[in-house]
Amino acid sequence: SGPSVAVVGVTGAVGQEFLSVLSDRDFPYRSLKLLASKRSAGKSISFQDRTFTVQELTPDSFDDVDIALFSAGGSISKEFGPIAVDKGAIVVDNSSAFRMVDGVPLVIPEVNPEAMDGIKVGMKKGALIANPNCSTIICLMAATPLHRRAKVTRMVVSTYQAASGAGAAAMHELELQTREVLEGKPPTCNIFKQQYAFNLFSHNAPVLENGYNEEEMKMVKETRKIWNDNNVKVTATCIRVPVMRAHAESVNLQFEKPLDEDTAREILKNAPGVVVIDDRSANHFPTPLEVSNKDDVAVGRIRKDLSQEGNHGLDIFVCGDQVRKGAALNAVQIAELLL
Ligand code: 11C
Repeated sequence: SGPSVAVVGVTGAVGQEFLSVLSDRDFPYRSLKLLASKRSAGKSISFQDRTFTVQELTPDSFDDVDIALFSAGGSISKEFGPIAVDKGAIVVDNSSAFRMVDGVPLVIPEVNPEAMDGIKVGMKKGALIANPNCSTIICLMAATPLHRRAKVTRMVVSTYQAASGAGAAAMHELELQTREVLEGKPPTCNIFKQQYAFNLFSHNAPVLENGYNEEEMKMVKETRKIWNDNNVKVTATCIRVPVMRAHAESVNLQFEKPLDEDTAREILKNAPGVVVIDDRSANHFPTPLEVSNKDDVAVGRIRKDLSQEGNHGLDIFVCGDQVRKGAALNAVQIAELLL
């Protein structure tokens, strides 16, 4: 019993994580279709004591599919997402293709599940739901519980983003470059056009006319849509650091109502999907390694922003697994809400 599920882009970093998360959470399904490009079609994948053959993604792939989890890049989503919806599937799309389209819910289950109210398996028509950008998800997991209490009026984010955000090939390149540099060889620069190992650089997304890169503008626009608040002021600087699979973010928050740091810590301790790691005496705070392969987003360095009047500002530091809560886990949680 359960829905019939298709995973699109199953051979990618997020595609593989979809399978781990479906299994870890015992997601019920009556059938499972693993889809990828022609290049990967025919490969065998072992999953839950069975061997699946990867099938080529075609317009016919979605006959009898209830839920399609997409993570194969924006152009595949743009081409095949609407086809899947026409065939009656509910598409949970991990790309940026539809996030800002009016009428497409952009959902973090702990934050705004109401945005997908009424969308359920069995409603006899298809629908599209977008998974936010990983940096946005990780930031808002921590900022939203505080926003609910004291209303954020301005948020300043600086990110430290892992290789996984650029896919499995970038993770491989980081490992390869690290070896090459240690051996005194010139680093292979295929994915990023500069040395990544033992370095950091501004996020590789295209830089726009206004000087922000696309990753930064995603944080600005997606936050407004998810919080349903076009007035919240958001600015971001996104940086790629040589870390394998978890993003870190420094987040400065300005509030309409006062919120002291002890109350903020208590709110975060009780927030779903969040753990607080904030041990000042041991200088122990969240790290990307500590949250890797974990579901929860970790928050620490919770402190009053001295530059703001009264208790109207806080600084926090957030880490979350980019492949898991930043992508696959969030999408599977959305799928759970569809049942
Ligand atoms: C990164 N957030 O970490 C990016 C990758 O819009 O889904 C994912 C881009 C997106 O590099």
